[in-house]
Amino acid sequence: MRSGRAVDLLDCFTVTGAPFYITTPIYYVNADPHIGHAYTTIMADIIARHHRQRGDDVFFLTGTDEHGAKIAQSAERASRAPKDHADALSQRFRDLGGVLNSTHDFFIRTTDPEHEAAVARIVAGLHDSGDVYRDSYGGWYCTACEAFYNEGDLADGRRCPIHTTPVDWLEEENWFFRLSAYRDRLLAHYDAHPDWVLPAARRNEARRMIEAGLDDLSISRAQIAWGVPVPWDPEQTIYVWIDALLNYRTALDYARPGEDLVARYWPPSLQIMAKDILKFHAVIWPAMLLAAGLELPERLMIHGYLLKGGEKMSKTLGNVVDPFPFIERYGIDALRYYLAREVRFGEDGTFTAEGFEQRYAGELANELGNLLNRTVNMIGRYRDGVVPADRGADGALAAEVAATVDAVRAAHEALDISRAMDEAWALVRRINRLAEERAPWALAKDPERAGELDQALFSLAEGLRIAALLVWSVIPGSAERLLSALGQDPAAVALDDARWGAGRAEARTAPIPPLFPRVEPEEAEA
Ligand code: ME8
Repeated sequence: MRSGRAVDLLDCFTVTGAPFYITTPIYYVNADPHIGHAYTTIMADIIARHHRQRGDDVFFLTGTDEHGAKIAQSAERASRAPKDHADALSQRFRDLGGVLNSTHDFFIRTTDPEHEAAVARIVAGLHDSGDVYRDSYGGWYCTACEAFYNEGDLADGRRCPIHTTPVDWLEEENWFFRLSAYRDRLLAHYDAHPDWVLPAARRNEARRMIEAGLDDLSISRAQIAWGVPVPWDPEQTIYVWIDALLNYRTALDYARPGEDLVARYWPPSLQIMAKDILKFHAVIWPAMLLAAGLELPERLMIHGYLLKGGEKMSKTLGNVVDPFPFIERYGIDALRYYLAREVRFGEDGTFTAEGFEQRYAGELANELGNLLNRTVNMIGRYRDGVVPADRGADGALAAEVAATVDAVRAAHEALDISRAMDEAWALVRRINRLAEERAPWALAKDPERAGELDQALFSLAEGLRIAALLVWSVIPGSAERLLSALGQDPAAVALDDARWGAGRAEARTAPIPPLFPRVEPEEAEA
């Protein structure tokens, strides 16, 4: 088995397409994961799965960020050694990946010895090439961000603009990276690749930061022992953000021993994160890569915040929703569906238990789950459980479905995951309408209309099969159960099979329990 990979099911895809390397941020192990982390991993997984469905050669990376003051302090509060603390919390994030049904190929930890050695090597290279020098520095520091702020960027009362917690004055002799020297090359990159940061508003924001001029960046800490030692000055440790950003490159060195993943996958095709860490990824990271002589990622996708009570859900603010109980009650696909549909990718969105329940009952349980059960029951009752052959009388519907498949592909290409889901759901609704229009229960009463009944049942089953392929990246487990219920191969989810008539002919259906069983709302409130 490939190390760290969540599932091996996807090995059944025929990989013919281009390499596609996708990453999430690596999450801090200072507290348990919450729905904000789940959101990023789910969105990355949806995109990774979609590319697998297209036959692309996908590598999907996630993991945990384990060094630095923030982690050391949270370990101290828990009365644990930093590594024990990191082990325990990293495992929680790994467990979350499992329950999210994430198909990441590798889970990196910045305490992996291979990562630590590679970070030391890369930073030593920056030092050797003259991009690193020693200087003293004083500034306002937010440990929750692991970042310095200028006085003018602070919130009232010298507070962090993101966490609203007080900042500390920090002054020490550090090693500095000549970030300022990369201003012009960064601007040139932005101009030559206008959509390398999406959405455009975030690109403009990042470009403005660069245009305004960049200060050199302190990349070591004298007083933080919990980190990778600076190779030429072991009294200091490497600044946690430098250590963390490099994960995207170091993982490829050792994720699959014996394979040259760097040649195969570098640079990343798509890096996903929320806007809190825009500057690190859209300013500092590309400058580091330029300095190290490495190619820049093709695209960064910066999504919005999940809000609760109008504020960013965050461990530091203490207003987080725990994803585990939701998943236990409703199933993981319900959460994946809700987040993909409710939050426009790139914008802020609000998580509410009521909104979640509404979508669950109205869309998943009723529009999709009931439609499947009705279809399978009718095929059972009227055709002994065998899907009739296509009589070729639904050409117009087939063309409509083909247009929907194209629309879903196009929405994915534009990284508009919510629109992709809207388009796919329009097909689910179209098939619901089809059931009402054709009324198989009425046709079944008239033996002279047997051919029409055959066509209606085929078209219902075929429409549902194709809908399952279109929603598979979002609700994979349910889509696979749906395919099995229709007598189709649950592993046949390649997008090329989303063609009218491409399924298994005259399949034998197999009734299944409801895809989305009723959950009492009060049970879910706890
Ligand atoms: O920043 N809404 O880790 P982190 C949406 N270790 N997404 C959210 C969110 C919310 N309310 N809260 C968290 C770090 N996220 C660094 C990253 S990468 C080299 C190092 C997601 O644990 C979102 O992806 O604070 C955000 O960017 C990330 O978690 C921050 O996770």
